[in-house]
Amino acid sequence: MGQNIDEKWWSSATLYQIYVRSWKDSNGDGVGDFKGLIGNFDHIVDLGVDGVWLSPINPSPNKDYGYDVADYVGINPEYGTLEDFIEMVGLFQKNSIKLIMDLVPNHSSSQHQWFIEASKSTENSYRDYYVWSKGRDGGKTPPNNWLDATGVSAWTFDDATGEYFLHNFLVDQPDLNWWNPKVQQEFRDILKFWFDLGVDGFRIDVAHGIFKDAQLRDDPPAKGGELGANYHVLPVYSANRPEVHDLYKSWREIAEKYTPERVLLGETWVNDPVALVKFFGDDDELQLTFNFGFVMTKFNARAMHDAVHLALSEQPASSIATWTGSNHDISRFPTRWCDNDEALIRLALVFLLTMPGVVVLYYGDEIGGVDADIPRESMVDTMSLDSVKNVFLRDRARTPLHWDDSKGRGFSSSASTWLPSVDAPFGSVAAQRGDDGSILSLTKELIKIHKEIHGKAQVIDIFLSDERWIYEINGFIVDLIFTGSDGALPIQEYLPTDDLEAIIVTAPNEAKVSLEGASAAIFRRK
Ligand SMILES: [Ca+2]
Repeated sequence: MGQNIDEKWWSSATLYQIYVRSWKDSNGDGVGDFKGLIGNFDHIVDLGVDGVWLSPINPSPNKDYGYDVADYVGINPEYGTLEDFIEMVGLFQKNSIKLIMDLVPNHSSSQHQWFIEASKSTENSYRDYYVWSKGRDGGKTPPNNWLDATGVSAWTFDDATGEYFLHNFLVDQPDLNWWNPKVQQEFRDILKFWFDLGVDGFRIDVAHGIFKDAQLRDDPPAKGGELGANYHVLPVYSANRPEVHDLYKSWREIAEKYTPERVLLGETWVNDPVALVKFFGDDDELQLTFNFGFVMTKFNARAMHDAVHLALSEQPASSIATWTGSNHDISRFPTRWCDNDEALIRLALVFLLTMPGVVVLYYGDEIGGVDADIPRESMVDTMSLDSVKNVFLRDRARTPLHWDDSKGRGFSSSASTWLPSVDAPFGSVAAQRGDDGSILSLTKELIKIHKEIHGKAQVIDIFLSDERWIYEINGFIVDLIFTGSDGALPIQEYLPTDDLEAIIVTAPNEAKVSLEGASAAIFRRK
């Protein structure tokens, strides 16, 4: 608090999410690692991003590929050593690029020493680190109707101690008991451990969900379509409890003790912007929150216009919005929004990077990478394989980055990688780097423009139809033509001046925006 939003390093930032396993393998074992990241760091510098968010790097049995943490202050040996990590932190600092890590506080791995201890007896000093309960009906029925991420009961009976334990995700991911002050203290210490090593912030996994109803009341039925409700119950009591807000106040206090202030970015799966803004508190909780309502919006002019204005109208004055299209859980926007259409992918990048606030790109977005078609026999994600309704298909957005056309596509010297590597449809990183007209070159230009857009800049509508949205932001005039049509008019028809200079035009091989088919342009008044 007390610092103007303009003074925060993230106020006009572009962040780049790296799924470490799939970014660059240095030793030929088919798994990405720190040495690979260090070796290809020039790509991060070349992109011009302000910060990088790394998917979890802690030791993990990989039931959920790092989101099942076995030691919150350790390094997964698949990725390297603590010394490698410290070398990497130094590289980020030398290049003035911020490093954000991933914190998974909702649950640990069942292989975490805390859970191994807690499972020994009801009297164990770690027992209350997790959520245990007797069953209903004399112990034969789970304590309530909560469902885990695969769609079965979120409770598993522990024969040894005669009680059920809670797991909102996989059975290998027991939920931590956040009502226990000792758990709260452990995580304050974990935050400080990484902040002291020079980490600039955390993305917080399941940020909306870590407190559970103390009375373990049944969840009500879902109507269908609510975010976070993948099955027939609405997670009202199994997640989304208000006690989380005091916790985030205590984390923000820690973040603000550091210079520069450390940033907390929440994975906040809530239905509407009214619920989302609660996570900012009175500018004393999370500084940034993911807006999944926006991510899941249909990709057309009117729907995106409405989602943007809804988010901005609710955004507190003291904070800024966060925009993203892809991540490791959902799918890649070039497929989900754009149906793999190159012109629409370019439009989507223009759109995202002209929004006010933080833009988070997922590795591969910068080359227009699309979801991979992974046959079931090649899938490795337990959540996808075990889901009773096939609601997850996460491996499709986690395949190795296509660096070049050498063996292993430049990702690995091994042809056998943890997930199959596939060709990026619009060319590898190397191919696009040498092409001024490539999606990668466009992305780099857009990241430069994004730095000039004030975090609190207004999106001023100039024109809106089902197919086209023209808006002005921070002196830039952005023309998004989603489908084009016979009736489309040149941009000058919508503005009182024709004194415009086009600085970005996405229509292939044209110096002007195409009025037929998807295209986008950014103009500046001369
Ligand atoms: Ca490796």
